[in-house]
Amino acid sequence: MRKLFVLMALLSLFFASTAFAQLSLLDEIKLRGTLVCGVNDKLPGFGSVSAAGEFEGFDVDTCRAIAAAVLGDANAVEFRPLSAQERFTAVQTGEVDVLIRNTTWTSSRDTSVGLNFAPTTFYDGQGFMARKDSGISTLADLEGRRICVQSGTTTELNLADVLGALQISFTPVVFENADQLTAAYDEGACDAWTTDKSGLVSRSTSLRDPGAHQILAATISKEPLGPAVLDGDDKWYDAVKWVVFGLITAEEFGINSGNVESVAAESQNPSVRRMLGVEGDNVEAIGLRSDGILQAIMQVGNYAEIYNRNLGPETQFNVPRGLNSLYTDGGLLYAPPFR
Ligand SMILES: N[C@@H](CCC(=O)N[C@@H](CS)C(=O)NCC(=O)O)C(=O)O
Repeated sequence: MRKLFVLMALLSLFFASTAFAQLSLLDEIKLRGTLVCGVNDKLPGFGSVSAAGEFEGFDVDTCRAIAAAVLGDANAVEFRPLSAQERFTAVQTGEVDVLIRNTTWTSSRDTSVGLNFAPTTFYDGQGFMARKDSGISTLADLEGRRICVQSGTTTELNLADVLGALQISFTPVVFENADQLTAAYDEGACDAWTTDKSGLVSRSTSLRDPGAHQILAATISKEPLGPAVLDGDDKWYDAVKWVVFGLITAEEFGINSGNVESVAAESQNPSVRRMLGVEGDNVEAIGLRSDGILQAIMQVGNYAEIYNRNLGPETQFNVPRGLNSLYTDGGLLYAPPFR
């Protein structure tokens, strides 16, 4: 009797787990035919809307690469602009399939908030901006000053932690929205403004006279930014993770949107052939189309192409690659093998 009970319990666990596995977002997205991606619409270079009404930016292109790899179409994306406050609820409730919105990977977001973070796509750190004529050039100069900061961010927490530990007293001026914050700073409502350094570069373009401001040399935190999905759906998590690895690997092997098709046809390198879906079933086993990584590279580009298009020397931002270089160039980008 007891044995029978155990057997039945095991069987129901088995069926429950297979039923659960079938509910992966990956399958749902394939059935739906579009990817719903939570993005920023106020961060030029990362996520914003062009004059023609198109979403564009580094994070936006990562969404497009995932859509190309899963659905074969980089345009099969529905973009949902989310504020810092809204973004985690949007993942928790299933409003978005993936969040790619300059979001820092932290332990609490990875655990209690219920997210899973794909590999970091942009290694950043928190900095400060102040007017060149403000007399502020070091953290110590912030003593007694008013600092603009956005709520619902790691920025707000780091500011209190780091300046508190340095015993620098300051007045936080808190905003929920980046547009209001930048306007207030521009009008002199704060002596300095703090966020991710990439955010400072991006948002400074909307200041009346960007040349009158400077970013302080100090970096007060680590801000690894990358895609996040809901915890507990490994299949979907793996798919997102390996698209990012594919973009990085493509740069490493010199495979880009212009040559990916000829590389797929001609390369004798087994690991390149596996990644591009010409040999083995590695990419299908991830749950992507067999040519999914090839499609992502062909339609959106490798990591360097995506970086340069949105943040590189030809753009108004010209953000040096720095930590976001390949490991072979002294950076932190390192993808495990497709094998
Ligand atoms: N990386 C930080 C900060 C993210 C963040 O929301 N930054 C602000 C300032 S650059 C932003 O993107 N604001 C845009 C908005 O409010 O729509 C985090 O994950 O908490």
